[in-house]
Amino acid sequence: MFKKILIANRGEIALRVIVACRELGIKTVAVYSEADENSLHVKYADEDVCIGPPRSTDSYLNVPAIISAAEITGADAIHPGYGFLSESAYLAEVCEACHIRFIGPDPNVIKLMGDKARARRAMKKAGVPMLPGSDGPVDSEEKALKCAKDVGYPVIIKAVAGGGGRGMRVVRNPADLPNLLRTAQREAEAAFGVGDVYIEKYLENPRHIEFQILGDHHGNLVHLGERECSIQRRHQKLLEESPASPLTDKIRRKMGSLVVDAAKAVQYTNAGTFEFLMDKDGKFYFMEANTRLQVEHPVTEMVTGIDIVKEQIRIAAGERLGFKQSEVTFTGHAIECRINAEDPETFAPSPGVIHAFSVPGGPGVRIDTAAHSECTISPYYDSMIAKIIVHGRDRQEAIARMRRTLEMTVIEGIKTTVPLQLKIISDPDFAAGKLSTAFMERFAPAPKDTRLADTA
Ligand code: MV4
Repeated sequence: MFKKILIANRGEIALRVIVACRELGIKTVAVYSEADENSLHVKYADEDVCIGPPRSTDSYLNVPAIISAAEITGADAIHPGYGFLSESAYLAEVCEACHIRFIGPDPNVIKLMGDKARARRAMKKAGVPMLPGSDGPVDSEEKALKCAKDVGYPVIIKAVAGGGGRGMRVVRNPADLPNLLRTAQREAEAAFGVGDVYIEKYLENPRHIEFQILGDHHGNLVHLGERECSIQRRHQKLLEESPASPLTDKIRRKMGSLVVDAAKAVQYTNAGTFEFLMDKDGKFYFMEANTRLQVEHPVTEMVTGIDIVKEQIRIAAGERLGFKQSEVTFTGHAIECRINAEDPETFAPSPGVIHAFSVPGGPGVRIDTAAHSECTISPYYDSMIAKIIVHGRDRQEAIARMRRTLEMTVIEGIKTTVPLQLKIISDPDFAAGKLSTAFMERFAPAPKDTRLADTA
C-alpha cells in the first residue's frame, strides 16, 4: 500500500481524499495556490507545498510544479480529484515516467474516452446502445449534410474534445447546417485546441442517467448502480440522486452488465462513469465516459455503503476488489444538492467572506465541504462551496431530509444556491419524479445560453 499520497486538488474534494487516506493510514501532501494558503485541505494534510499563484493555470494545472512537489515530499501516488488535471492523460503519463502512481485509469484509456468520437466507436463495437450519428469526425459540409440527412433532423454537432456543452450546436434543418458547423468547429478549436466535431441524432428533453463502475488490475470490474443527474442548468449539475426513479431492478441489472462488459472491452481500471441519455420510452443511449471521480460520487456511496475513494486508492496500489457484483447491494435513496456561491437568480458568482456557516447534521445527512465560518470564497475557482447529501429509506424520506436540512442551513456573507435548491426539492414535479434536462427551464429561465440559445 502507498505510504504517502499527494492530492492535486483543492476544496471539498481534496478534503474528501484526505479523509480516505487517514482511514487507510496513508500520509497526505496538500498542494495549494497562493489564494488557498489558509484552506482546510492545507490544514488537514500532513505536509503542504505551495505550487504557484492563484490562477489555476499557474498552480492546480501546473504539471511540473505538482510533480516537483511529489518528488520533494516523496509521495508515491497522486490523486487528482475531479476537474483540473483529473482527466489529463499527460499527467498520468508523466507520473508513470517519474515512478509516481496516478490514481485513475491508464493514460491510453483516458485518451480514448477523451476523444468522444473514438469513445463512441469503441462503445458501439462493445455493444452499447447508441444514437445514430457520424462514424468519427465530420470534416466537410458535404459529409455533414449527408450524415444529417441519413440520421434525420434534428441533429446535434458535438466537439470531439468536448464535454460540458461547449462546441455543441443543435441543427433543426439543413439550411442552418453550414453556419452551425462552422461555429461549432470554431468554438471547439478555441475551447479545446481541437476543432474536430461529430454528429448525432438530437434527443429532445432526455434524462441524464450515469453508471458508476470500479475495476481492478486483476480483471475484476463491477458497477455500483446509477445516478440521475437531469437537474442541470447551463450544463452545470445542481442536484443528483440514486437510484434513478424510472429504473427497475431488472433494467439496472441489464444496463449494469452492459456497462461492465463495455468497460472490460477497453480494459478499464479504477473508477469511471458511463453517461447515458434516456428517452421518454426508457431507452438508453451512450453519451460519454468520464475517467475520473465525480462530484456526485457520494450518492452512490450512500446507497451502496462502498467508499469509492478508498477503493480507487486500493485499486491503484494493485489490490483486488474486495467484493463481487453479487455483493453490491442498493439500500434506500440518496440525494445530493450542490451549494454554490452564486446569486440563485442570475447564477453570477458571489465570492467573499462567509460570516456564518452552519449546516445541521442528523440521521442520514452528510456534508462534504471545505467551507467554514470566516473562510474566504475565492473568485479564482469553481463556485461550489458544499455538497449536502442525504439518505433515506425511500425517495420520499430523502426529499423530506433534504428539505429540512436546507431549511435549517445558515450561510451568511455571500449569496448561495440554497434558496434555489429549496424550490427544486419542494416542487411537485420533482416529487413525482417528472425529471428531464429541461426541468430547470421553469425555475431559472436562462436568458442567454451561448451554447444552445441560437439553436432553440
Ligand atoms: C445530447 C442531447 C440530446 N441529444 N445529445 C449536453 C452536455 C453534453 N455532454 C451532451 N449534452 C447533450 N447531448 C443528443 N444526441 C442533449 C444534451 C443536453 C444535456 C445533456 C445532459 C444534461 C443536460 C443537458 C442539457 C442540454 C443538452
